[in-house]
Amino acid sequence: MYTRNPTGNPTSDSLYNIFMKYRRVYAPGGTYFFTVVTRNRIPIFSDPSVVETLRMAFKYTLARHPFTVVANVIMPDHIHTIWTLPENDADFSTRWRLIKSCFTRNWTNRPKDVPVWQHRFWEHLIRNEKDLERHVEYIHYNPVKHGLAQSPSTWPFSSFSKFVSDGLYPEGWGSNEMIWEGKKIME
Ligand code: NI
Repeated sequence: MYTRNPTGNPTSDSLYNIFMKYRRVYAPGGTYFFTVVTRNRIPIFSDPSVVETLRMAFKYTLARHPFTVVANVIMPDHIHTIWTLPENDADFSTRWRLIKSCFTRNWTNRPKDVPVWQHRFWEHLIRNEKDLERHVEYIHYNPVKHGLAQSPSTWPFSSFSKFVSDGLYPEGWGSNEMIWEGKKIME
């Protein structure tokens, strides 16, 4: 069961914005949800400076192989993110390889010879705008789901605050009740 807004009905304005946003970013055949997990689930991203290194790895990769990051959340031992790839480009594997290697190279306090990433990652092709909206909400609610935040707004490492400042969510969105009880999306 899925409730779209636990803090009350969104205004028609914000509904309109959300709709337009998803229209804008959704590319059929080119929008993906990913889950990437650290090796042995070591919570390397508990350290904000390590999160910063990851951000740099994203920037590095974006500059070479552009794509749109629709939404993301960085949890201590995994990442969920949604990307829209350029038209006629489905090569997310190269992008992940770059992100992972750039991150590993630049992580200065990395324990020697310890693998950082799980090799495999979970990927899901977003089927339509509704599917996109569900996965975006899954991402923003994730820190609450994992018991690490009282509300999405108190987790610093996600695109939630950007969505709030863009007027796509009210600030208290997701703070009251479970909004995701639907199908399991792995973690
Ligand atoms: Ni998760």
